[in-house]
This record gives sequence, C-alpha cells and structure tokens, in this order.
Amino acid sequence: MKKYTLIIILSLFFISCKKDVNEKSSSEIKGQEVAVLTAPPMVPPPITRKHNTKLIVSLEVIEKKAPITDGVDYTFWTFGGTVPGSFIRVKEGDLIEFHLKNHPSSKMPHNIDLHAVTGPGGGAAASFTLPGHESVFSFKAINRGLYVYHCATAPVGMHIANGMYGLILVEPKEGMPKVDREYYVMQGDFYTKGKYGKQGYQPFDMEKAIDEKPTYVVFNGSTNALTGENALPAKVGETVRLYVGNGGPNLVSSFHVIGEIFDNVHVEGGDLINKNIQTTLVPAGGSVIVDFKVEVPGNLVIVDHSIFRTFNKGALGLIKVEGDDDKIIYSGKTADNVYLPEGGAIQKINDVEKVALATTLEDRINLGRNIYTQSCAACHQHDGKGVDGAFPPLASSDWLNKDMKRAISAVKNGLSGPIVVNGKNFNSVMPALGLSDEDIANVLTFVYSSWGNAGKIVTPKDAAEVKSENPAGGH
Ligand code: HEC
Ligand SMILES: [Cu+2]
Repeated sequence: MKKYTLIIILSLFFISCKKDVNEKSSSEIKGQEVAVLTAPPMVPPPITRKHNTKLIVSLEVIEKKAPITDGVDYTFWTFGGTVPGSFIRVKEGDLIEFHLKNHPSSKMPHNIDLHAVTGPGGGAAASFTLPGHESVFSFKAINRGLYVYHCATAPVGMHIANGMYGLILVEPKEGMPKVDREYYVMQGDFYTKGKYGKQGYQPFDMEKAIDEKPTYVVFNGSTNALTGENALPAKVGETVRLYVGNGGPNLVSSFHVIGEIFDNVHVEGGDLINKNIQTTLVPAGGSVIVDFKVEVPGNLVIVDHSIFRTFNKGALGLIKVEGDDDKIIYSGKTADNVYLPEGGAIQKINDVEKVALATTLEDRINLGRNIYTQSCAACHQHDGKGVDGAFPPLASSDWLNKDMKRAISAVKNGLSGPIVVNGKNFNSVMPALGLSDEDIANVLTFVYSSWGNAGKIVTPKDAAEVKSENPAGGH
C-alpha cells in the first residue's frame, strides 16, 4: 500500500518535470506565414499576432559589386543583396522554415549560421548551398533576443569580411515596448588592397584581414550608407530604437551616438536592461538594442568611439532630428570670447608623407579627390553637402566660388567666426590642416570641379601667393 503511493507520487513528479522542460519547445503552432524581410536601415513591423506560427523565411545570396565609398568599388557577398543582410523578425516560439537560395551567378557556395538557432552550427551544415541551388531546414526560436547571422563557409573569415552577416530578432512573446521609430544599423570592417579612399575597383586583401588591420570600418556596408540623404530621420519628442549588430569579422565596436544618452540598453541583445548609458560594447558576432528619446533638433552622429575608425575609416552615420529648439535642454553657444595663451597653436590633422606632383589638370583633380577623402570629407561629407549647423557645404558654395584667394586662405590658415554660406549661418572653427601648396592646389581644384562649383583651376603658385598666417607652425 505504502509502496504504491510512493510510486504514484514519484511518477506524478516525473510527469510535471517533463512538462516544465518541454514548455519552451511545445507552444502550439497555428497556420503558416511568409516572413516580411527588410533591407537596412529599415526593420520589419512589430509582430501583432498572439499565437505562434510556422514562419517561412526565404533569403537569397547575391554576390555583387557596389561602392564602399565614393569612387571605390568592392565585391560584396550578400544575404538579400545588401550589407548587412535582410532583417528577419520572428516571434519567440515560432517554427521557422528557412530557405537559403544561392543565385546562379554566384562564384562560391555559401551557407548560414544563425545565432538564434539551437542546434549544431546554427544551421550551417544543413544550409550549405551551391550556386543555383536552394537548401531548406527548420528550427524553433526558443530563445528570445537579437541575434547575428552570418555565412560560415570556408574560409569563414573571408565570407564575413565580404559582408555576409545580418540580424534576426526573436521578439519576446509579449512584444517589444512601443517606440516611434526603429532602425537597423550594423558595423563591419573591410580589407582592401588599396588604402582608404584609393579610387577604382579594390579587391579583398587577405593579409590585412589576418593582421586585423582594416582599411574601412563602416555602418551598413558603405561610408555613405547613413550620411547625406541617407541620414536616419527623427522628430523632436520621438523615441528611437536602434537594433545594432557587429559583423566584424575582427573588430569590437564601442558603439556611441554623439549628442545622446541611451535611455535603455539591452546588453548584448539579451534580457538585461542597463539604463543611462553613453557607450556600449558590441562584440564581433554580437548585438545590442538601444533606445532613446530625442529632445532637441540637430544631427546626432553614430560612431564607433574607437574614434580614428570614425574620422579616418568611415564609421560615421547621422540621425537627423527635426523640430523646435529647447534652450533649457541645450542652449547652443552663448558666448565667444578671445582666449590667447602665449604662442597659440596650429593643429596638424594631416602629415603629408610625400608631395605628389600633378602634371595635367586630370592628375590635379584625381590627387585632389584623394586629399578630399582623407582630409575634408569627415567634416564637409563625401557629397560636399556639409552638415547643417556644423560644417558648411562646399557643393555649389557661393562663399567658395566668389573668391579663390579667400578659399585658399581658409584651407591654409583655417577659418573661424561667423560666415554665411548659401544663405545659412555658420559660426565654428575649421583648423589649419598643414597641407602643402601643391596639396591645397589639388584639393581646391577638385572641389571647384565638383558638385556644381565654378570650375576654377588653382595652381601651387596661386596657393604660394596666399600668406601663411602662422609661419612658425607651417612647413
Ligand atoms: C574638422 C572639420 C573640418 C575639416 C577637416 C575641414 N573643414 Fe572646411 N570648414 C569647417 C568649418 C567648421 C567651416 C566653417 C568655419 C566658420 O564657421 O568660420 C569650414 C569652412 C570651409 C570653407 C568656407 C565655407 C564654404 O563652405 O565654402 C571652405 C572653402 C572649406 N572649409 C574647405 C575645406 C577643405 C578644402 C578642406 C580639406 C582640405 C576642409 N575644409 C577641411 C570644418 C572643416
Ligand atoms: Cu558565404
């Protein structure tokens, strides 16, 4: 009698344990749906259905040439035709039927390792796909969070370095808290034979990749993906959420937005929420979700705070916030007083290794374009359009076109104090850049020949005739 009771109690205990273990994987699947995928910087809409479903995700690998910066082409290998690949959004508990297609024009086989998969290789072996083929496998999204996916075909490093990564969000059962805007931003490091900004087609450089010395570090696959007309829009008073990934293959990102504080950070894309954060680490092959309210208008600058990557390798994006000022939250400049400790200082941003001499106008413009990319684009932007309120435009600039000597002096000696360019006010400081007369001639000839400017030719002699205001600091 006693023995029987014990057995019954024990077996009941077993059954209830088993139920607990199975809970995660046993939520009921109803019907099926085709997943909405989006290209960066967009994110698919929140999932509103209350039940779990069989979700069909169909992703196509495409190898294609595209600009990594102005005038520089690179062969990217992509999931869905973009770097990073299409954003995938599923619900915790969904059953995902994954179709990986490799376009017939591909030269390589590819596969996919999704960090959201519980199973060997994250799906890598099951999804190995030759050009002109399609592989199918399925998995259950049992852990919520923001996960990286990437190609894991040998040489793995090279497939990732060519842009084969993206993000999959496994939305919690109860959904994400509502925000006004969601965007998709993913960092990656790139390795090209030519140095940063070297014009023309640039192939992958395995040696630089192994040495972990990237030529480019960019958001969303190009120095221009989130600048100029690609800046992410927002309005004063809105809440913005960024789903951030880091494809690597090598670098860890010190993710930061200049002029904002993250209200909430989902550390490493998981459940832990940290508050009031300035800079958050995003490991290679890792992610983070940040959200913040934008309170004042202006440009917020998305950077990797390992800051040479931003100003010299391309890791720069913009969030353009429009709306009314709030002088209490941010006053803007309220005074500009003279401060002159003995000597003064000249800031040398660029040490010129060697003066390249131009013999033709074409040479001069080409050399000038390189100098522009290296020494001017960080502030005046690759498209010459500048940044409202901070850096004046060089594109169709009335200030520039009116007076060549004055423009030479700006580059030679720096420029500060109030100026009006194309009807807009600027009052900031451009440092003297320490360029040689030859380089000044080249860069200004390039600028004058670009973006609807007056086409003037500046010679080294013209540049030499403009006085250097700080001879002690020049060379
Ligand atoms: C560190 C940021 C920075 C860099 C780098 C920089 N500029 Fe500027 N530039 C400025 C700022 C700020 C102003 C406006 C200064 C003011 O308000 O008086 C300016 C003004 C100018 C102007 C006059 C206004 C206009 O839009 O026509 C010219 C011309 C110019 N820069 C050319 C260049 C060139 C060419 C280079 C590269 C060789 C360069 N700048 C590099 C920040 C920069
Ligand atoms: Cu691949």
